Amino acid sequence: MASNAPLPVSAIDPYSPEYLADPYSFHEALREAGPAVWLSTYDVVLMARYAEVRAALEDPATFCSSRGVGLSDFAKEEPWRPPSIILEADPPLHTRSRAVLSDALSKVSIASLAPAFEARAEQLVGDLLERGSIDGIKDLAEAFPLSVFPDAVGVVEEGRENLLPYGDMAFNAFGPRNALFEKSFENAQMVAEWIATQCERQHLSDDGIGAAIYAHADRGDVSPAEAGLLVRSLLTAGLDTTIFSIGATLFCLAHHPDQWEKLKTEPRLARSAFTEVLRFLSPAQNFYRTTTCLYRGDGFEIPADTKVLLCLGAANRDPRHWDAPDHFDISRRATGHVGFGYGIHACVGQQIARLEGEAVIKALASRVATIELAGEPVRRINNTLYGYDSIPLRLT
Ligand code: OVV
Repeated sequence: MASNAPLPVSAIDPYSPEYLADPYSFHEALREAGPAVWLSTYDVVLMARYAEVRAALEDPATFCSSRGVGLSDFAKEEPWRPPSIILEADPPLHTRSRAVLSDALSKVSIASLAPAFEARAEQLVGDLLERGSIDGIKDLAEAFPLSVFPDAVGVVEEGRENLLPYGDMAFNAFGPRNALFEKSFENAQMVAEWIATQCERQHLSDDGIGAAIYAHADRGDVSPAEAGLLVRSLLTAGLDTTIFSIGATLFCLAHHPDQWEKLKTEPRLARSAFTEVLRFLSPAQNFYRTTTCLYRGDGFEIPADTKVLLCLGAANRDPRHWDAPDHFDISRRATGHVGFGYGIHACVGQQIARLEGEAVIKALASRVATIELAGEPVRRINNTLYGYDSIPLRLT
């Protein structure tokens, strides 16, 4: 294909009910259509192959974030809230924000949380084992992060029920203004106001991750208002993501008894198991970039000022990059997956996400003999997140 040939066009709508119900059944067609594809429904470009997705993530000067990482172009449309100063920012603003959150969420900074997180996971799994029949989502995937993450940030108890609706709003808002979006925004004003209030310094504990962010404001690294926005980033991105990841972990382990057996005999695979879950069932399916200039890819071009959907879930199963990509294998080397993104915007919370995921996996591996589906899992539908609303499980 000549590099200036028109891009192939696809009528696939990544926000149609059929797509959202089963995105994985559309990914092959999107990858096969070409390295970059025009989506006629939205007039955006989509990339679903690993090499192209990764190249875009590694070129933030061409593929910028400051015009929003959802479908909406902030140069043309008003964002639903003041933009995130890390997610929806480019260098040099991004660099400054990133330094603060990288420090507050570094391996060293969160090392002190590990014993409490691990003890809590052991306790919760022990309690659930006594019950036997559980809902993997409500009772574990939601219960565990809710019982450790808000405390770690230092959020007040009262009103925490706003946290999940806010995450649902934020992740739906990366897509079009469809029925899902409207539904999750029903109580938007109340929910967003509660979140904004909790981000203020006086509402946070003085020994949590929130306080660690405000300590950077004292040093002049960011303004107090910026520190508040960075706390907002934690509250937006820190809960639904880990809940969906732990849910995906339970789904994968219940569906692959051979991998569960492998984990039981080799609990040290907990880390690579969680990495493989993020590759195999990527909770964050899509993020966009916007081209700042003409992009010349390998055999194709994307005009300047174009919204580009990076299909992370599809890239993570691209057979051009992965051996047997549809095979869930906890001992494969899944590092390099783009489930956490890649490059300067790669998930800054991934240490704490891994701490949570691995704590649950280790607790399961050490205490549970069998983990079996006890009913049909029910999907939770969101414009950006892939995951489950309910997974009936029997633990022995
Ligand atoms: C939903 C989401 C993901 C990552 C970062 C943020 C939000 C943010 O608010 O910075």
